[in-house]
Amino acid sequence: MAGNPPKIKVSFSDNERLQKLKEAFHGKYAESPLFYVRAPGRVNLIGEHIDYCGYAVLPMAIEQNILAAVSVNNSQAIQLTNTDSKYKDFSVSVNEIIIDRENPQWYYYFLCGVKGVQEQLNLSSLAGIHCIVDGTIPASSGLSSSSALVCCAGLVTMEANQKAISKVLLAETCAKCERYIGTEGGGMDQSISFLAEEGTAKLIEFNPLRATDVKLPAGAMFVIANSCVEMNKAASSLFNIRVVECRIATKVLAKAKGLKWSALQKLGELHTELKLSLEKMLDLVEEVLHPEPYSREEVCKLLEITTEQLCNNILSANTQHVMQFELYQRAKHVYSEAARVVQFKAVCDSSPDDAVLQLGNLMNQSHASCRYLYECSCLELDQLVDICLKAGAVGSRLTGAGWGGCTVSMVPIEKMDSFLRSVKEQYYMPDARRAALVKQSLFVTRPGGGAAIFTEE
Ligand code: ADP
Ligand code: NG1
Repeated sequence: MAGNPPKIKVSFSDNERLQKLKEAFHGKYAESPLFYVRAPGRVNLIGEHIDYCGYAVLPMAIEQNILAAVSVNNSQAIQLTNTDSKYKDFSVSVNEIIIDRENPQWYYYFLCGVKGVQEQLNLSSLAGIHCIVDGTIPASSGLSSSSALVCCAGLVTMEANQKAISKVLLAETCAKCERYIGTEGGGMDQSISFLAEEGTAKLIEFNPLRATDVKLPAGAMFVIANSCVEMNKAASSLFNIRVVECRIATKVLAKAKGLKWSALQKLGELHTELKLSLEKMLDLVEEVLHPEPYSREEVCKLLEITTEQLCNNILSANTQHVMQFELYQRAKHVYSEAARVVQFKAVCDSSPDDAVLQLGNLMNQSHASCRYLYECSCLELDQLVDICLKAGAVGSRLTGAGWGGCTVSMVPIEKMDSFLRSVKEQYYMPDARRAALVKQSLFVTRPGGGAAIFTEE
């Protein structure tokens, strides 16, 4: 796990995608790329919406990734193009990098990675680059296409400027700089994109960031199914509303326990401060919070602050309009989901005879909690989860931020063929748009490797 991202020599002769990318690069810039960078997307097996509360999560990298071909020059310009024509060409001087969070275009994610690495390395200027980007991760589907793009751009910037940064520091840098786009994520996606290793899922823990191998049971495999509902996080405030609700819940609980609440931001920090078990944190939620939504007035009264203080110090830029906060539901989800991650890892480690069943149950509980307490599911995701369970999955849940995007299901190997057939028939074929997307939307996935730099052999 330790060390810098690998630099690999690759033969292009049996790799059609790389050959095509090299040709496209030549067609666009009339030169050959100097190097290539790849950063994978991920599927989160369990631990949803808890990374930004400070809790461990359990993802694995997927085969789908963002790939970039790059050459370096003295132009002082970053010139970007994309193999998918829906992502328009873009060029900017290295001295004028601005990220417009009101208008989250694809190249701003790239610039997040550039800016993050520039700041991390304290570089007064940057090398100019020609770059072409090619992605295979379905966008806005909970498989972290945005973070893979940010991580790819961070690694491109590091290599183009002939610097070296460790994988852990790159992950932390990219987690921080992706927030320039406005979404206050927790760091799971960037961490697994850099720290993943082929053949193993990872427990990702924060503060300090570390990744531990998790051996998945041999008798089952994981299947991703895309609901075909897209949800662009940066273009909506849903994600940040949840972040803010967790922040307010932290403060209200802390104040009720007589702690200095203003410095506490995360439910996990409160947990550490109180030195209680997760079960006891759940009891505290029951004791202190009520299930009815909290109005702004009630929050202000409880914390003894003014509305201005709430707006300026606690709410984020895109949650200034929010009038009600569901504190009980969000806190209950976070503490129970954090406990499920611990249990999931323990089952994988001890590998009992009924491991698959136990893991499946935890995944199902996780989905129910996302659906009813965190309210980050949607009709199509719930339908798809039901279809997957009826088709033979032992566990099925939404993965990633939710409100659309993908499910991940754990399927016993002997049921795989009938499972795939049945999900295809029931979710995809009855709808022409979904049917057209079924090939890239329903697939078995195995733990893939992390981000890497490579050159042609
Ligand atoms: P995700 O859950 O996939 O991370 P987001 O909504 O956070 O979804 O981010 C999706 C955005 O990432 C897209 O709107 C686009 O701007 C960018 N993106 C994803 N894939 C690509 C790609 N192949 N090329 C360029 N930009 C991409
Ligand atoms: P995706 O699925 O990539 O939108 C988001 C956050 C994660 C995590 C999950 C929910 C970003 C970049 N990613 O992931 O940190 O909070 O939601 O578990 O904000």
